[in-house]
Amino acid sequence: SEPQKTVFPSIPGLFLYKNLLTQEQQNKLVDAIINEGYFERPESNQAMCFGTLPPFIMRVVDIIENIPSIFPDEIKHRKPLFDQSIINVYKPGDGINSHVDLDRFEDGIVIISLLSACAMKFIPAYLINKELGYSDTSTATNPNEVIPVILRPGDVLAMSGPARYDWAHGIEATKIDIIGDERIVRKVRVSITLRKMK
Ligand code: AKG
Repeated sequence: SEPQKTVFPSIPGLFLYKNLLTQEQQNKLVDAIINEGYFERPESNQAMCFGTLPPFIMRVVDIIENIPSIFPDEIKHRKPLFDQSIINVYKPGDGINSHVDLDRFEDGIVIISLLSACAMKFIPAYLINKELGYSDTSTATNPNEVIPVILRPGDVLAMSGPARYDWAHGIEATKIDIIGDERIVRKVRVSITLRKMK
């Protein structure tokens, strides 16, 4: 069945499934990530898996695969749906520069958020500084060009088509996000990004 989703009229292909994962499913994921020992060293903040993904991630892939309209059919029916995962850990104040995911990845990307909320900002890809290879949202002169998407624990964000290729996404390096009248004080956040290599 199709869970509730939030769409973004200016960003076709961007779908936010709020609270898709139950608290128990989130806890199990976090426990598994800790038990894998990926982040035992305090300085490590990223873990990658290629090929066959670990069972704790495949349990979430099963849920995602069963969302009828998450991706266009040609993406949804590919096998496997994903063969790469990146787990990122963000301390309060950490961010990620705005970027369009590399071309070596197929269309159809998913980001799972755990433990803390944050604002992910989408800006049109043409605003990315080509020389530096990255940009922050200050490059956007027109406020309509920055689309904030609040990601909360248990949320799943899907990107395909224009959302994946024509818009860049990033997370500001700040301890507090202010989005309209909402103020998000960041805690430690974990994300799982799922993609398929070309
Ligand atoms: C990436 O790894 O390319 C991301 O954009 C991760 C975003 C996130 O951690 O929510």
